[in-house]
Amino acid sequence: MKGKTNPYPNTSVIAIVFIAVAMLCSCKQTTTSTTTFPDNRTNQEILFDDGNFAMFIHFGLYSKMEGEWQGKRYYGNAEWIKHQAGIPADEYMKEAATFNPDEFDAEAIVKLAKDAGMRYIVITSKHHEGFAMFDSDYCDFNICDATPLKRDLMKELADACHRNGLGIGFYYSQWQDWTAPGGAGGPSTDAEGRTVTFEEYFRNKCIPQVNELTTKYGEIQLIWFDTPGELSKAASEELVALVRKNQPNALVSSRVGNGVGDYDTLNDMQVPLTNHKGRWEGIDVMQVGWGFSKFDNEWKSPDYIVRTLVSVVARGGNFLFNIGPDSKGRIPGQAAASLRTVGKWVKKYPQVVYGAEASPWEHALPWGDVVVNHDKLYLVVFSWPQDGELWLPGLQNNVKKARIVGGATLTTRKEGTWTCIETPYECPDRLASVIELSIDDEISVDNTPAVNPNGSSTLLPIEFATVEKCEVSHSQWMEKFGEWKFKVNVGGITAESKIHWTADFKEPGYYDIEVECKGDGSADWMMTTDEGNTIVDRHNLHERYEWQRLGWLKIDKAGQHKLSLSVTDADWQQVNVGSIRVEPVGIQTDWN
Ligand code: H79
Repeated sequence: MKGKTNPYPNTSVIAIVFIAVAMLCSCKQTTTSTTTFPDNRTNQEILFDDGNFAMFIHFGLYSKMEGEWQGKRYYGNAEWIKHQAGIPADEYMKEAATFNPDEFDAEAIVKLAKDAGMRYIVITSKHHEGFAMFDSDYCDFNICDATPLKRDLMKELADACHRNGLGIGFYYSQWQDWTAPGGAGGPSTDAEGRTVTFEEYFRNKCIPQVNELTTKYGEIQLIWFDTPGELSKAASEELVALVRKNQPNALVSSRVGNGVGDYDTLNDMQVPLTNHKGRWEGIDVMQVGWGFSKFDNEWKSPDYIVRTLVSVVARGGNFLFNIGPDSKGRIPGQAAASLRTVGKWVKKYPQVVYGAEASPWEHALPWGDVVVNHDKLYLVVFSWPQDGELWLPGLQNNVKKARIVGGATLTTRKEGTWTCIETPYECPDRLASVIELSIDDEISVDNTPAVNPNGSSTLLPIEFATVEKCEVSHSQWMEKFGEWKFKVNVGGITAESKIHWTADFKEPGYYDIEVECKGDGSADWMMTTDEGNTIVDRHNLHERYEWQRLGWLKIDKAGQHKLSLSVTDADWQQVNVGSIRVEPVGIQTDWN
């Protein structure tokens, strides 16, 4: 460990459905300030909390296949090709003999991570396939003993990170091992035909290899365990204890299992809708799968990456974003170019990422999101207003100064509970523009969802609703092999059910209402406001979620109102509601 820029200078599933009744999110009337971290944090904790943006790398023997096996294409998680293509363990292991990623360039990868604005790297040292990307004394199925390359790539990357002031962490799949006898999903017997237990695999391969990773590569940022499966609590604790002994300050991801990790890794690709407390990480990926696939052209755009990064940071998390090198160890050009564009954005607005804390609104706003850094608010605007007015709901402070970061000072005014920022017509940054607000006093916000007075419609998700006599459920499904999607929806709807949203309306007038729904038969919808205004409409229901218009609902007075949705009459067996959208119609209403 040497060098001034060293990050540690002071130290040597399957579809899950669960039912939750009633309210998911309690939108507080007022919140003040955000999380502040304690003073006695380790350097690893500081890098995690303040760095907020890191690179994940999936690289293993699967990278050699690039999504293809024996002339057949496999879509989705390319690191699962052994499983997808049903390749027997012995046949798969033979592939190592021709795996020669001799263009793996640790310095170039570190440079890319730095260019992207990322603060540490987490790389797969052994994925479920069981192949170690480091020199291991405990299993020869590794990059030094089983391939023509014979280079310890984990060492090369760790050294390059240390030289260049980035943190380094290792992914290690502790439960699954598809080629080691006794590992989950692996052969049950060894070469001599003797039955091998998981306990033996754990003792003879997993623990010794984690020991190697935590002793041979200098100081590390974290160990990223994955898919704990049926690992016992004692085994999870033993892994944590081993990491602690060798690397007292390294963090351990929650996927070590049994609730004994140091921070929460959320589900793959999940960005929570409301702020998530504690230390946590959101993870996402450049292509659809984690390992490189030559067939997968669904590269994430700089726009997507910037939005997701900002959304994760605004919910209070740290964003770990994955790339997969190809069979030669090269970073695909599309991935590098996309990340470099992201990096230029991050360098323009470092306050929005480094040391940035969660939004006091605790959820996204219709045009973007907010982060806090020290005593300033940063409004990150994804949809720049076209009429010269950006409306910020519920800020109870006075604005002392507003400016476009890298641009002009802006005029602001208050209208009731709303702050209007007068914005130039031209969008300052097509990826995302940033407005800095200096305010008086401690931040104080009424975070009731608010309907955007201009621009497009405002989404009111079911997470912000309260429900009566029906059920909120979370579902998770795969769009492609390994590509997870999430949806919160309301089911069990009968004629007695009601779903209520409370939202702030800046102006009285008509608001166009749409419902996201699915089911069978047809449903007679009713929406009523707390002022007694009601609209009804009937629609056929379809198998997949779609948006159906209920039409114009009148709001008599500006301010907070409750909208209640019900299905009054129907020949239906099943109705589900996802969310609603509300959009000001924008007409004079003084004719009546
Ligand atoms: O490393 C990446 C994934 O390979 C790994 N975690 C991220 C970071 C991961 N391992 N398991 N899972 C994610 C859950 C995925 C389970 C599935 Fe399947 C794999 C669904 C489809 C393929 C197992 C096999 C369940 C159904 C078939």
